[in-house]
Amino acid sequence: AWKKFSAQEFSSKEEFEKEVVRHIETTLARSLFNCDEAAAYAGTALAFRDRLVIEWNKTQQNQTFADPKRVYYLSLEFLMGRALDNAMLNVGMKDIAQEGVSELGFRMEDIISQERDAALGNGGLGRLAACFLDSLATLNYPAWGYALRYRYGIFKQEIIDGYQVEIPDYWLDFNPWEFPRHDVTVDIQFYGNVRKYMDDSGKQWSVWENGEIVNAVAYDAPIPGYGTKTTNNLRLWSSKASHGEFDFTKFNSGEYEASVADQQRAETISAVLYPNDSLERGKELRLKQQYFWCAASLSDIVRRFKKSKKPWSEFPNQVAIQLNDTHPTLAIPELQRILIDGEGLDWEEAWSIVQKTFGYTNHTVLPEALEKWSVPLIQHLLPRHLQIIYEINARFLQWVEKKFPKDRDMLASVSIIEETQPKMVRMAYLAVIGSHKVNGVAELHSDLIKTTIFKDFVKIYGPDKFTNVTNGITPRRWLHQANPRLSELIANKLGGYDFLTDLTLLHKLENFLDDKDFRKEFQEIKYANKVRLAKYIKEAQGISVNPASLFDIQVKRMHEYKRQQLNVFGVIHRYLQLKDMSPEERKKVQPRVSIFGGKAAPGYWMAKTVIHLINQVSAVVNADKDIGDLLKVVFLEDYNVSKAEIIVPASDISEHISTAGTEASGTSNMKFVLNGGLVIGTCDGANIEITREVGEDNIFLFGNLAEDVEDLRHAHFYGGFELDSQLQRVFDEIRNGRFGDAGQFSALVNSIVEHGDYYLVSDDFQSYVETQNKIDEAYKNQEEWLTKTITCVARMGFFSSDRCIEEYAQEIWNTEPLPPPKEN
Ligand code: 26M
Repeated sequence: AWKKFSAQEFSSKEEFEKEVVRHIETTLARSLFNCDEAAAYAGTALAFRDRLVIEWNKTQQNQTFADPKRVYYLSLEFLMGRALDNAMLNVGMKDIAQEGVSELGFRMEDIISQERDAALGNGGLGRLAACFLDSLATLNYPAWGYALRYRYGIFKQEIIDGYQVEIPDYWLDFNPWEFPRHDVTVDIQFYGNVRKYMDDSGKQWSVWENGEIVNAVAYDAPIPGYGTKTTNNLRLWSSKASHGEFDFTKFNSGEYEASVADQQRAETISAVLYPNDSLERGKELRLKQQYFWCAASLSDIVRRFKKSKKPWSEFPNQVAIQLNDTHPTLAIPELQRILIDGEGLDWEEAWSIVQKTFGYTNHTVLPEALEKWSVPLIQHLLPRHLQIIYEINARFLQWVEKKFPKDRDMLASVSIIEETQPKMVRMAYLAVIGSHKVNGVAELHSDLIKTTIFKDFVKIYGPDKFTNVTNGITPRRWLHQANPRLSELIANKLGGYDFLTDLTLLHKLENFLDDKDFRKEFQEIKYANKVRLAKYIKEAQGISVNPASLFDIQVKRMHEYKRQQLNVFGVIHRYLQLKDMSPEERKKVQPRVSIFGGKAAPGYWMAKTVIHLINQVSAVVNADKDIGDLLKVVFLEDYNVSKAEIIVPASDISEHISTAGTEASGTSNMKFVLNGGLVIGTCDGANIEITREVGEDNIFLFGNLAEDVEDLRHAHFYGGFELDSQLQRVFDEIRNGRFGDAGQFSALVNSIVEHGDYYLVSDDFQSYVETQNKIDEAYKNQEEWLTKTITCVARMGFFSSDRCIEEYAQEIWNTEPLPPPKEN
């Protein structure tokens, strides 16, 4: 086997075992005689944690000493998944540990699966943040993540009678990966009023006073890099009642219940992750979360900067803050407030520091997903910030007025304040105005934001403020960890594991396209991964699937724009065709398993209806004796990161079929292809760049283009659109109750046939079905299929999140790595 790298190691499996046993007996105070898998997991995790902590402390010390420019990634979501396997692989001692645990009588797989996912995110945006942390540490960037320590992560999904049911995810019972820092706390203020006064020198000051104080307590988690000792920090803030004023007095005067109620109200701030991929319009608690987190993080960042005793003008040379979507936009007026009200800088000087410090990443162009907060709510909760936002806006509009004199439309269209009733603060505009760079997450998306939502800002600032950083994924988790056999096969061919830190090296795999042994083993690995998924499907859903079938997978959050409905209509069409065939004809059909997974936001009724339809179709098709293995339909419950690690390596085809122009990037498309699956997709998001890399012959593209969407929607609106006859038949069968209570699905069908088909399902249906038929044909030639999949893997180098991070570092943050010092 190839040596991956040298790190601080357990010198032997005996030493590792000793550490595990010590932790079980002393840290956990448990007897070895009743050591179950949970205890074995805890012991193993704690043994590795000890190793991480040492490097973590050294990294932080080194960063404090060298005091380089640091990157702060502000994200309300980090979808981390499990930590143990990642820690073992990054530290590089999984082999030793594996031998150790088996001597103790356990299987490593079982121990790993004891851990609960850290599911502090909704979907792609949160997982992207997690991949970025892995790359930042691996590339030795001095970087911290900042987020909230939610007591409840994204809900667990159960399917009961075909319907989604949400179960709370209380995940903190035993979390060995976090370290409470009770000494690192920040007082956060809400409500109150602003008072103006003049000091002796005649200078005007604003003070925000009489507010309610809540405490932010830091909890830290180590983020180990792969093949390096750099171990960065993810800091999560937890809310706690402040034991300052009101709380104690109530308790003293016997108002115990009122006192406890205050405490609970404070702790509610960090209690739960909002499960909406979309937003919680107008929810005060959500705004409180955002400010609480921004204010705590900025106070921490400023405190660290002040230790260096550098002048304020140096702040942007020491600090780069990246805003992951608009959720942390309040950090902009908060930094301005700290600089002018706290540090006494004048407005212009402060504002120039603010603009140089922030970068903003946009993750969607969908208008319904753009954050807005009502002026009265901000006025009530954050009165000083509202003043500052108005001042930012007034100065900005004055400046625009000079550039575009007398253009009233321009002023109204770029104003941070939307003049509705009530007035609204457009957070994306504030983020654009307060940052020096704005980026989209794939080429098409970055072009689209310049011509749609930020069109006028391009006129004002020029095009250079806007840039693209195409998303990426970490090959450590999404290849090495999820697909260890493929990773090892590649290492054997390329002469080592260097590709894990330079993914472009994969291109050398094209030299082995004719290597029979390599091809055979590549194919065997895919088959074994399908067997593993089939086993999981049997255990979890009770459905038997044949691993020799074509596995067609669509797993992602449920959304109309992602068009799981197009997929399930295609499945129904396939089923109806199979039913029409004679037994002779059926023998020629390529057997297929259609696998779905994904959560719907609890209030997103249409998305829940699609889940229900998939489950109804699954029940009918899977029970149909005529059909047998020719078609199976599976809805996998509770899709999450750790399940993705089993699902992603097992696809033949995965579906990325959003209406063109709606999916900003997509990242699971990259994961599936990296693991030797092909894609059926629209010309949308990163699919376009995947096509550029792998070649048009190696991807199945279909459907209308983004540039045609507007006209097509228009055509629907003005009628005269005739429904494709095959789709008509699918709708007829749904309506006549073939898949259960037809009334349940009428709104779904009507959204297409009567209400304008906003996501253009009917426009793309025929092209989708034809492309699926091409896939059946292509799959029959297994040798050609294999050549395509290997070629795709070889050409995925571009999509490493390491490449993304290098681009952010150069184009946006202007930062350098700080490699760990050499030790003797
Ligand atoms: C909400 C309700 C109804 C329709 C759409 C939404 C909605 C869509 C996108 C809400 C928020 C959205 O954006 C945030 C987000 O998670 N974006 C995702 O970010 C990923 C990482 O960049 C991308 O890969 C995904 O394409 C993008 O959707």
